Amino acid sequence: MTIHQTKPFDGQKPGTSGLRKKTPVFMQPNYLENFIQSTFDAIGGVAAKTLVLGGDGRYFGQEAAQTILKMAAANGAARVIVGQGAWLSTPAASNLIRVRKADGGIILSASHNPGGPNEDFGVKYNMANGGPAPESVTEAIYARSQEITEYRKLDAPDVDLAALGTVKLGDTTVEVVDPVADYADLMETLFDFPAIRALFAGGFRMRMDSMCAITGPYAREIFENRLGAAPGTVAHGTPLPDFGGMHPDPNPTWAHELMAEMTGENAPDFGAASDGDGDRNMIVGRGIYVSPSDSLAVIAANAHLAKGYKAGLKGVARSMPTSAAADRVAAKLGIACYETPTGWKFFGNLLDAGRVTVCGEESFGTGSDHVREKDGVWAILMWLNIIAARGQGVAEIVADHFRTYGRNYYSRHDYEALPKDVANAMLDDLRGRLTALKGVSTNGLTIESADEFSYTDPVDGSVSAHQGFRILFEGGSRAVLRLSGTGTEGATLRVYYERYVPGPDGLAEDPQEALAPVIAAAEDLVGIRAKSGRPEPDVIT
Ligand code: VG1
Ligand code: CO
Repeated sequence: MTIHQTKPFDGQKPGTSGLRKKTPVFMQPNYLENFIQSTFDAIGGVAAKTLVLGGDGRYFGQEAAQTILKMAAANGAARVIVGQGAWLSTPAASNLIRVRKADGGIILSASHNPGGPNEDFGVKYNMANGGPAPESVTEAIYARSQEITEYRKLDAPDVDLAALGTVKLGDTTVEVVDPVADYADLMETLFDFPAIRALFAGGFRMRMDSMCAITGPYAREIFENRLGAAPGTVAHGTPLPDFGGMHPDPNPTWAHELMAEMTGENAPDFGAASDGDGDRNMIVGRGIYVSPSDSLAVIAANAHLAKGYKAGLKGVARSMPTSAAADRVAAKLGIACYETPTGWKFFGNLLDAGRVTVCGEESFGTGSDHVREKDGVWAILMWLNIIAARGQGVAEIVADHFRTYGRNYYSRHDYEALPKDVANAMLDDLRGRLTALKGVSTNGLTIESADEFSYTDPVDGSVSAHQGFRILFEGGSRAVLRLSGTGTEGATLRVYYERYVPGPDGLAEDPQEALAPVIAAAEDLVGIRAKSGRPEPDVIT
């Protein structure tokens, strides 16, 4: 019996990065099956196709992988390449799709959201280029999920995902592969491993916090085995279904153990952390935290020092809320700079068309054209390569960058799990007043323009509207507001603040203090705290 009758579930609408729900929602009978069948249907079926499958090791991932394998078999897939233990980091899955010339892939992750029986789960479909499905596809998946009446699933025993090798599931070949090897090999082609090895051999100390999530095996293989970092460099290096209770979001709030070590006595030279599925990164020096927007700019300015990028960059792209620090580098290099909506899927066309080499988001995401996802371990290796090539530490590199380009002070304030109607009312009110804001002055700042960001993809001409509110002040400061598309509870309001200081004075302020006028102006104009009833944001990055 392979055909099962079913009925649509509400709300199977992929957000910024796939479908994310509370784990018990995904564990309801037919819920995952409906979404997978809708995905298969929306991409024209999977008959005779090759898929990649894996995830970040979180709770329910193994069971979900077994279901998907049986569904792929019943839908006629030729081959499914699955990471051992159903493990694949998001960038490694993207790489595997590309190197194996697969037709697509399914990634089981809710990324930086906690995992466990009462936490979050997620499913994302990636295309043959290795990148997240574009909006046209995610909309087709959603539309299909609203009319689905049946799904196909083979009645067969589970596949042994612990054993490497090839087995048959019906007529489908299931190939269980080492999740790390291909990815680690790719990294060796991009970065100067002998120079980084020499750095570690000279006593350079690093702490990598994998936060009990998927990068542990990758980080151990690459940093400790291949690059000679001291054994034990990788902390929390074993992926656990509940991430050991950690919230695997690499920012100063959630990676507080790393922050304490890096600001304490005898701190290592370099610290880094990554998220649940391994596509985010945080970079920390001894006593200094690098904001993700600055990290992107430093990478853009120095990437030519790594062997995979020595020909220079074709262009850079950043999401709209990300600071303009990278724009200044692009201007100096004389290369193109693109501003896209939030979410890695919007970089795919630019990367495929060869318009950009490096991309980044303020949400701890950086990557390049080596895959079609952001890539935490890649960014960390890029920093190590830059440190080795320049013979300078993180603090010196960042200070030198600010002296050269000026500093875009930057911070994001998140108000989590607000009632949806409260958040929507706040933004609807702002939308209604946008055009009237021009010329208004408050807290010493005058509004130059205010709009709602809409993006026209320069490659395929597709338009994505309602991508966040921008309030631009004279002098280059700005506040951006948008609602999260990855949360699973209520509405999360993200407010992004930026202020540019050209230097040479004023380059070493505390960002919250440097941004205080912009924060106060936004409060006056939007009433964030007043309307939400929240005196403080939940998370500041
Ligand atoms: C957030 C970030 C966005 C990122 C997305 C997926 O989305 O802001 O920049 O691309 O997460 O990252 P949102 O809609 O919640 O702001 V991950 O590491 O969760 O795949
Ligand atoms: Co992630």
